[in-house]
Amino acid sequence: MKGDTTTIENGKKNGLNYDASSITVLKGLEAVRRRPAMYIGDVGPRGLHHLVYEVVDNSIDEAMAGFCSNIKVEIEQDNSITVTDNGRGIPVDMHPTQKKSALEVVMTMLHAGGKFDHASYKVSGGLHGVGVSVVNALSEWCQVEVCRDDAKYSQEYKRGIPTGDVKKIGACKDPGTKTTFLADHEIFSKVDFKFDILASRMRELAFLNKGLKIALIDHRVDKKLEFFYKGGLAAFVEYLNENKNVLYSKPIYFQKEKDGTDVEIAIQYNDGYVENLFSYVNNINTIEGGSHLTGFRTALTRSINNYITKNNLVKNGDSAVIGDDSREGLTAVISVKVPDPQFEGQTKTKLGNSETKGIVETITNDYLAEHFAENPSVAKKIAEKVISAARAREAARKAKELTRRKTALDNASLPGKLADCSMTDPESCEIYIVEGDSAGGSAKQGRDRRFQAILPLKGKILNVEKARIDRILSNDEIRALITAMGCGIAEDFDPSQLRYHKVIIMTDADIDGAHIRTLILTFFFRYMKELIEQGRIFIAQPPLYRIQKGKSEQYAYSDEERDRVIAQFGRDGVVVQRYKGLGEMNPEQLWRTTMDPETRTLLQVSLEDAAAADHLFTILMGDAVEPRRDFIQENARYVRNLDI
Ligand code: 0RA
Repeated sequence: MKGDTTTIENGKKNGLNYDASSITVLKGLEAVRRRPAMYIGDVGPRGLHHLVYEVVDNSIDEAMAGFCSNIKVEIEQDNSITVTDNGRGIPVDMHPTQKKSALEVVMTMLHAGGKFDHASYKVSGGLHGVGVSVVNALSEWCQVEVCRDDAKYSQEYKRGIPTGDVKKIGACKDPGTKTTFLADHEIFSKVDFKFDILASRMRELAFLNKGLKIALIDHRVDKKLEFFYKGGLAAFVEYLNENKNVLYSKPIYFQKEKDGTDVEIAIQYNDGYVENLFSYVNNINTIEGGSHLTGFRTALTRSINNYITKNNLVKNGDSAVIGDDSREGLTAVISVKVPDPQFEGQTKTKLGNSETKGIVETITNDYLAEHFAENPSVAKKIAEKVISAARAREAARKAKELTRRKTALDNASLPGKLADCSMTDPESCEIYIVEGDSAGGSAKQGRDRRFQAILPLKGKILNVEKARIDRILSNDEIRALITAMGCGIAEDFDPSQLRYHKVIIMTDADIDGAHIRTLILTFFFRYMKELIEQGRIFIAQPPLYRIQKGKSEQYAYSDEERDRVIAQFGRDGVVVQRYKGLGEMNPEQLWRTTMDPETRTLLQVSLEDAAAADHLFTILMGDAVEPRRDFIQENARYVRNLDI
């Protein structure tokens, strides 16, 4: 840029004669706007929130490169989003080949990010890393402000097209980048950001980048959270174990770099039976695992086994400890930063780089050998836990062999209380899991028996968070559920055998109902997670009110809707009935309001953020009473719409 010019020419004159790069830009924008889902996944809430992550990812890259310590994300009144960071600021000088400001290139050209950016680790997996130009293209308007070398620059765009050049608009002191955008209503069905969804991801990012401060501010309601964790993954693991009984108070924590790969791991066992392990590559949750995870698991099992052997901890007759045993009660987070990650798998969340396995394995082996030697009391507790898991596994295997012939979980014998549907093609069939016999009765009478099956469950099912698999399998309600579903469980789980492609949980709209629903969801989350991932689990939405005046009646599903209907009916002579339980509706009403596919609303259960879901389940189902009571009290009003 020349000394005192305030405008960076972009080679386009009067917007009339387009040069080659302008044509590239327009073609790129058009492609993104024509097929937004190809770039951001979908145009529903998930894709919408992804826009924010995309912009934040750029600031995170700057933080990973060591130049940014503060990020602020603001939801404005009109649902526009502002992301501010204190990095070096996006370069604004003339781009050598594109003949326009580097800032404009970054903002308008697909995949331009990497060209002059030498960040050591870059996010580029799955839907991440498509570039801020995609966000720009899908925004009604967007504005960027950059502070570099004491000068402030700005450029604005409409649907991705610059409305003017990059301009110097004044002086400034602290370098950084501020991006504001309003998602395009022409593209997104609903532009309404959920604070909690953004909060989960920002919390996760703050855990994954220790020392980085991320603030989230909602100006619509004046709400603010700040995430900052000096302990990094150690703090993450403490958070995941918050309401569990841990075997030792400080998580085992290490961070080391080898051959350009940065490895950070935290491990803390609790006295439960489930594994909570989250793995990340360049801040992306690798749901499908990959080489880093394999390296970690191999090293963990081997390190524990070495300790057990060295200290003669196994008795005669004990079977050898295997990988599964070291997973019982394990809470761990592993995060690696890899310069050139290769993502594979169906959802592109599986790390393929083969060299990473050895790196993680070596670092973990070395650290654990030393740590166990120096902290024998911790090592001993872990060893004992793992040995007891091995014994339980052996006992369960023997018990299972005995009961196998009794066709305990055999499809051929469906549970007696299941009212099955007459169609058999799973694709068109659905099952309602209903709380209590009386509601179950109404549902049975009200349903369309051709494709709707009803399974009434009695009272509260077993809390699977507090029991080992053998006890879970001996619980009648859970067995009825497993048998009805047809897809087995644990090692025998096979989602292709599912007998109904919609599984709908229908409980009362009160605290008890919420509790039972959570118990059922916890079971699915721990033992049939894939069904949630496949979007097969739903929550029925029975009405909260029936509003009647004379011969007309209407149902309301929220307090707001009730008030609207009352206003519409006119206040005089309006009768409002509040439904406390499903049992208060007759079969016909239940069908019309909650079960008829033509008119009902179902809430699809999603696992958008597995760590947050896990934490929530622990709060709701774990041992600690206080946090659960607080949570239920805080959320009593919302709990019926809990989207876990
Ligand atoms: C490349 C080079 C430089 C900064 C950035 C990228 C950068 C990009 C973003 C996106 C959001 N916030 C950002 N902050 C920085 C700086 C190169 C230099 O100054 O030498």
